[in-house]
Amino acid sequence: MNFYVMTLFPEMITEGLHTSILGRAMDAGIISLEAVNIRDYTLDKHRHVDDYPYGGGAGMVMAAEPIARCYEDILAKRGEAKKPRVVYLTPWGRVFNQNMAKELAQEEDLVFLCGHYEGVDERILDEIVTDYVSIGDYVLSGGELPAMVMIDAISRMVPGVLTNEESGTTESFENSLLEYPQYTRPEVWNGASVPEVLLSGNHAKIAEWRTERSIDRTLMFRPELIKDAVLDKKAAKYLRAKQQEKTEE
Ligand code: 6GU
Repeated sequence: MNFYVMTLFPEMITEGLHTSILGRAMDAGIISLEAVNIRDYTLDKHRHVDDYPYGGGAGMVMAAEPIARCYEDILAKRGEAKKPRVVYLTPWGRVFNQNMAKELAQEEDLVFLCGHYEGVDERILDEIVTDYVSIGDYVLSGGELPAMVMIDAISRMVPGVLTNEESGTTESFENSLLEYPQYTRPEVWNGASVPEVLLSGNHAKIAEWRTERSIDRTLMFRPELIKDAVLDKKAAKYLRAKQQEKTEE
């Protein structure tokens, strides 16, 4: 899968993402990432990417033409017929989630447009953008961090990026249950012991304990997720007992 990011801060994207799991996937050629500097597509001497808003108001607006030329260059690089999906990062977009990450991971190429200042000339958005996406209800200074968040989550859904061992964490979220608590050595730290069952070597008991802790945590932090959880008989019984306790309180 190939990611192209149109941005004023290309090094933020490339340096931020070339580590850990994504760095490994890029080195292995499973995904590629190219951050393209919109400023390189300006035509004036001072390389202006923004201008005053028509109608007045605070801040500056990114002009259409450099973005259009940047986009055309990306299309030319790909050199095939089918137009790629273009994601514009904006707080008024659809809110990103795991299902969107999975769906976007089916694409061969994906282009991101990172806005700055007070926004981007609407005419270039109308021309090229296919998806308007937000990463949550708060305002960030630009689209770079949201693009990085999306590229990380999408890449993890591309076959071959995660090892078998690594894929477990996403699966548990897809199953609408939060992660169970983890422990490593030493057995006693700061007076706190590792739960006995984890030292037992009894894999069935350990699995049962972990599912129950996942249920506890989901009820505590994200109770709205529990209705979609896929549970075996024992876990479903545990959940019913917990919910019964709650109504009796
Ligand atoms: Cl996609 N962009 C900006 N600027 N702020 C955001 C966002 C996006 N998602 C949440 N806040």
